[in-house]
Amino acid sequence: MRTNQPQTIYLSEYKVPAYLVDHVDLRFELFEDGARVHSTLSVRRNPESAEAGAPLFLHGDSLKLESVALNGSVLAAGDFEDRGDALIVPSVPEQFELQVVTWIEPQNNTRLEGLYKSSGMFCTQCEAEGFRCITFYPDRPDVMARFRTRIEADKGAYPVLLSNGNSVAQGELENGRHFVTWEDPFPKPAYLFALVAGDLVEKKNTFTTCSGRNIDLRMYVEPRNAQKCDFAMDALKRSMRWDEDVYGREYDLDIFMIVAVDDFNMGAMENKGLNIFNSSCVLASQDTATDATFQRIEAIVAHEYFHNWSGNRVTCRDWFQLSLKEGFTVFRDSQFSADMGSPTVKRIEDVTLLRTAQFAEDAGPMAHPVRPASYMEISNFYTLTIYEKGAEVVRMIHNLLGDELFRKGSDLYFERHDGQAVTTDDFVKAMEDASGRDLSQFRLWYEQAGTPVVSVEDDYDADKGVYGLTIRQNIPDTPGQTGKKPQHIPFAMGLLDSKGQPLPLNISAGEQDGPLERVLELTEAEHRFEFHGLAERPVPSLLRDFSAPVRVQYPWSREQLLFLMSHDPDGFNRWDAGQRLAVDVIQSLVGTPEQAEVEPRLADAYRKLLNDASLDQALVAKMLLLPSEAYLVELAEQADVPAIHAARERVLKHLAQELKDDLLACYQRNREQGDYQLGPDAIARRSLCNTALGWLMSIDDERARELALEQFRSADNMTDRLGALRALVNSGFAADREQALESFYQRFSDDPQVVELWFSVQASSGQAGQLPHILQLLEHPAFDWKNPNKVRSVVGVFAGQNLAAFHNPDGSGYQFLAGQVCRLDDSNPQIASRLVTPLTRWRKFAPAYSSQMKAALEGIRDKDNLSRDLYEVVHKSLAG
Ligand code: B3K
Ligand code: ZN
Repeated sequence: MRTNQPQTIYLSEYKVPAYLVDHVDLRFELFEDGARVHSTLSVRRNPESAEAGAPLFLHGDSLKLESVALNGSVLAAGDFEDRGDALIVPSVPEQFELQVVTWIEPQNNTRLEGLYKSSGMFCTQCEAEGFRCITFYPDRPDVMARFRTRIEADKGAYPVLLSNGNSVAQGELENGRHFVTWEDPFPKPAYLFALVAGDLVEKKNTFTTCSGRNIDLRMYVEPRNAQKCDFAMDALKRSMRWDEDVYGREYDLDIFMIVAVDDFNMGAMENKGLNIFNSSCVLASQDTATDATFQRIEAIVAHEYFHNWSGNRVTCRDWFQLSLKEGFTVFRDSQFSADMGSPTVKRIEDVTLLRTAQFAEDAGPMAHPVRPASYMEISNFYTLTIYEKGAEVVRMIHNLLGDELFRKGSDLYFERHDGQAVTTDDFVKAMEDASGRDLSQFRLWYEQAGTPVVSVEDDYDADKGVYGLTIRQNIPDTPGQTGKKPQHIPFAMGLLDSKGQPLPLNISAGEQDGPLERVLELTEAEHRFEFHGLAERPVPSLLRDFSAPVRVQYPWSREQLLFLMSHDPDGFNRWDAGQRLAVDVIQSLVGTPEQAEVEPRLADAYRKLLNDASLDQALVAKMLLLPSEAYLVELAEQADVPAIHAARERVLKHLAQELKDDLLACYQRNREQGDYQLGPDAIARRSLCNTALGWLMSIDDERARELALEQFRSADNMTDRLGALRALVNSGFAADREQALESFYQRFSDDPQVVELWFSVQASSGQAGQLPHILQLLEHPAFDWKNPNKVRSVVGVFAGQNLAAFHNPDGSGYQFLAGQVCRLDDSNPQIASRLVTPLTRWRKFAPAYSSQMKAALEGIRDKDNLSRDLYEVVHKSLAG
């Protein structure tokens, strides 16, 4: 083994900090060849710590220590130890001031953690453990301090100097330099610290809070992006109002700032009063952003803003509690998005992500509970399980308690823990205390990994008029966890008669007029429920609105699915019935000869959807999207991706062929007339048109080609332009594809966000995205290895979305990915560790594939100087 094994950190070994920091005074001297950071910490012994007389331990990473002083006296070399990853001062008084001066090199920081440069500006990313790359500090979230930050830099190059809180002083310095001092009145963990210095334009707005305070809202962007701020600013105001209305949460500082930076490892960061965003998650205009981008921006702006309470005012005790802030905040942003648009559509989108990607994570080598018990590198735990499953867990509490008690619980949580660093258990306790409900078994959702399988059997006794459901739950083993206990599962359901009417759910012989929907609470490994007074065998509608993050097994017949697709009063379940039917049809064709018949009722059902104008068009737009290859792979036992791809393509082409005229009519009917709108109806219409176009182009339909070319030329918005480009790129019209790609690039080559879309359309295309072309994209002048968005839009999209090309039977896709991951590991380990994910799922695939995927992983394992990030993921994936 070439790398030393990184240490594992355990939740069970948590200890309160030995020292607390009350105040931090920072002075940054920013230069082109580095930055000097002067830090003065006011430290005192923690009265709650058992470790009396413990040495002072401060984390550090990649720092050059210039000096240390204690209460003003410079410490001699023997009075402290600079270990590289820590600064240790063995003997300190009860209370003292520690002054530390460090030198760092932001201009050479390619990891994008700590202080670094992005397109000429200085910016920071400190969560989870980036602050230790700036100065020596007890870098753990349960150490909360008040920060005062003075930034000094050249005034010409960096006219804007920002940090958390309020600006309290500014002035000129010698040599054309200037300074600004910021003070944040709220104690915070170091991971919420932020600094920005650059030549940025300021966009201003204001918001009046529910108590009448005026908040100064500001966005800072590079001058070329000045026209792309309005949507995010409005989304911010909507979020602020919504958090007051729905959660009673008012903003607390007088100023709230958002900065857009191009080089960023993830979407955005909720630093107190100074949110920093990946440009692609905040900048938008009609010409450059798709509907999906607008929706994503709205959700992320809201998410980061909501963190001000769920995350900043009440933060995490340690990183095992990450879902305390992330799960809750994702739940809050999904409620917000549901309120801003269509709740059913939002639910469908969330569940699609959960079932495709989180279920896969839960079934893979990195499976972990919502509250993990151990980790090597915390950056690896910003996962779909922490975020999305964490949000589902909060959603279940909401469903069990109902709106009112849930709100009472969240009020109690915020009030009880304001200014504290707490645990997921404290959250559940507040919910229990406010509602009087016992959530002790429910807590297993936080402790046990894996997706519960809920299998349902039914029976009907015509003589008695009784319908029975036998429901069993089972939670599969995951690495390090076997023999799991049953969990508390809220299972929403209803029954329909043969005309599609909902039936009253009478659970005893005497009951009449029972409710039309019930939430069954599953707590045992097996339950039996009986429903009385039923004159015919009903059709069950199970797990309505996806009331729990589980896999439901029930032997649906195709008749039942077709019936539910058009009759289930639960919009989510209508969509889900359609998905299950399409999955069943595609699965039954995998590995069959080309001429095998495609279930004709599928086309009939889709024809009905296309032609019934009385249906909710937003829901129809979702129902027409076939299950993705990634989802089909997730459902497969030993996936043969090229075979799955071929079966899905056959179904798609069959539908396009059968429904040609209906698709054209749907296209024509929905083609936008008049001004561009961004409401749910207009979005649904564009989605319908682009789906219809994509289907027709998959069979190289000549009329569709003309429509696509026309739409591409005349589009007044990016959704339509990109929809047409995608249809052309995925068609067999090779000359049109080349021309369209070229003209699109010429038009938008100055706009990095659009160039990222341009890369990803190609990288995801079964037609255009074969490996030789991917290699060409990496040589394109607009590609940049140092920019995570570019890497994701080519390498990430190829391996994650272009499955048939990635799983080329010759193994070239795997070798390619392994090579890129190794290359990135030296510059940006967080990105490398994310990008390797598709290979870690090697056990999921048919032997011819899995053996080659494993070999590629072993190649990565043997690389020199593997980062801790990649070490953990690769070793865990190969283990067992
Ligand atoms: N809290 C940040 C994520 C930080 C990721 C650090 N590797 C963004 C968010 O979830 O809001
Ligand atoms: Zn978050």
